[in-house]
Amino acid sequence: MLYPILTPSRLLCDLSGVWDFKLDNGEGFEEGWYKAPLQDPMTMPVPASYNDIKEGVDFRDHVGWVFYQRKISVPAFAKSQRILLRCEAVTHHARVYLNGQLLCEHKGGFLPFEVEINEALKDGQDNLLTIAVSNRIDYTTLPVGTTKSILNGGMPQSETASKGNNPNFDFFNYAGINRPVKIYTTPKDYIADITVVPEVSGADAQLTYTVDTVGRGGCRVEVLDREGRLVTEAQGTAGVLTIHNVHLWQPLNAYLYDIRVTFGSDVYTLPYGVRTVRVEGTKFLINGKPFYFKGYGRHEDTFPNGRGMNLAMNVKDVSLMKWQGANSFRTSHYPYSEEMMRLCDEEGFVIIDETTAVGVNLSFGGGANFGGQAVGTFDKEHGVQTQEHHKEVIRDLIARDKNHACVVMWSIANEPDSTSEGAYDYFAPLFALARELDPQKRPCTLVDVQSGAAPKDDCVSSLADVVCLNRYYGWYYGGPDLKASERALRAELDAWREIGKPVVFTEFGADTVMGLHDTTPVLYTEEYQVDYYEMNTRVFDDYDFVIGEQVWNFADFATSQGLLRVQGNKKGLFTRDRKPKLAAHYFRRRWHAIPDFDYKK
Ligand code: GCB
Repeated sequence: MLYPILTPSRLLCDLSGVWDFKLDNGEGFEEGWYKAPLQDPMTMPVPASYNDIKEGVDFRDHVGWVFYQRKISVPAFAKSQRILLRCEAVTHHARVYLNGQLLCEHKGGFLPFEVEINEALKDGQDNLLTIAVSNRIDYTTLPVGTTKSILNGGMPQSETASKGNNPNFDFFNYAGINRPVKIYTTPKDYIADITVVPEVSGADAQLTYTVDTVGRGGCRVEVLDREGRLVTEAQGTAGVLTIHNVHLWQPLNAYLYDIRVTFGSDVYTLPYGVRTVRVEGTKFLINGKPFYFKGYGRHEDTFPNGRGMNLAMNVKDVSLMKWQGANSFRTSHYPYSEEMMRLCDEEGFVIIDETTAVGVNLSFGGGANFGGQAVGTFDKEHGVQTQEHHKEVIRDLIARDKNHACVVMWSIANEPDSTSEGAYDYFAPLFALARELDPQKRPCTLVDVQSGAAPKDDCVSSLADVVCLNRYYGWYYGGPDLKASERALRAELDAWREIGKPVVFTEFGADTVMGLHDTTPVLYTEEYQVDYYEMNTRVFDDYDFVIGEQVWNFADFATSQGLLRVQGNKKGLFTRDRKPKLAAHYFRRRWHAIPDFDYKK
């Protein structure tokens, strides 16, 4: 799926701004709120999550539908073109209406969808655009919602619990129109998609490309360097382009070519980095050299935007990450904005790209039950019913991100119940699908929950190309006894060695309240966070097959309320407003001393 841009043949209009807004009173659809201007609307910025924009717990924790509305009109000269309305992310469920007519419905809150609006647009007048959004999550959605809270031992904790809308995950269930809504045009005969796969041999690169088109026209593909000079070109909708003396895209040293495609009168330019990715033994090779992941699990989480796209913070975060000597992050726990992915291509940041599959684990919060009987996560009748939707998410994620140089691995899920009955049967087809769909055949992983199970009993060990471990030795497990925690961590790694795959720690961390200090490093102090990280990284350094460390988390972030959450999750190296804790300086020293390549000989 192509990101909408302005080109010599395509118009683009961003509908960001302040829209009308109203929480559903339970009868919004029956009363036809989408057919006429909303009565007594509030103001609401788009893009942004709505939750923190107005005051009061009832507003923030509203469960169900909300309505966004604005007027749009399109210049008459554009009517000869295809006119599309594109939503980059509406969280979690959207119904889009134009002049009261339902144009489309979309499930899933973190990936784009679009619809052609030519037929529904009225000539010469304003058109009423309404987007109804629901934040409901349950056993059929990704992320997964439950009837209990994972943060307070599984007790239903509030009215929202009785409505079955508790997140089965540890981040606030921000909702709304979280990313831009745009209108763009294409000619009637148009470029629908572009796929490019790189291969590098010696100083040269071969780019195998396919252009999906609709209608008739000749197709030309040109590759331009950063100075805009033509490097190579080809004719036809499929072929191979050869670049001599290729300038590779390298971690933290990005180089992007422009691939300009012309089909009939349509033109589209794709920024493109040439690099290769491969797993060999226990090494992760980028451009043929063993890479060491230094970085973070993150969240798209700022105040008051919630999960709403925040361009300034995206650019600031990349700057902070570079200041720290990091080279990578995981898009925990959902696909990030297309703007962030393009930024990472541009900045040379290495990304583990994750689906929305978080909470596929009913053993959290004391475990799920049905009529007093414990329920297995993958129980056919009472367990999660997400597999088909999970396939859709994988399809849409790969369709969106397949050409990004920054994406080096797909994460199929975060912390699913990978050791329970049915896990292998649930995940094997998903891995097969991702491997089939990804034209670049990147490695795939499952991010593994700390369960105490032996590696061989965990389907991660058979399915994943790289084993990604979330481990909390010295926090949830063994904290504050760092000596015992260290022994346990070493014992676990000794067992993973037998599996013979590369291991990346994708989460490890300790909650730390900025400003809490002590001479004795007790839990929650900045000193304990440093001691915790020193212990963990000392262990990682002793194992050659550990090929990366991504701390949990880059910054403090909002969660549901719970006794272990002090106005949110405080495991950040930075506070939510991006001030460094002591541990941020610790990692700055450590990571600047660790090379991006060949760290473990
Ligand atoms: C995890 C989850 C992450 C949580 C984290 C924590 O294992 O993957 O979403 O926020 O633990 O801090 O408990």
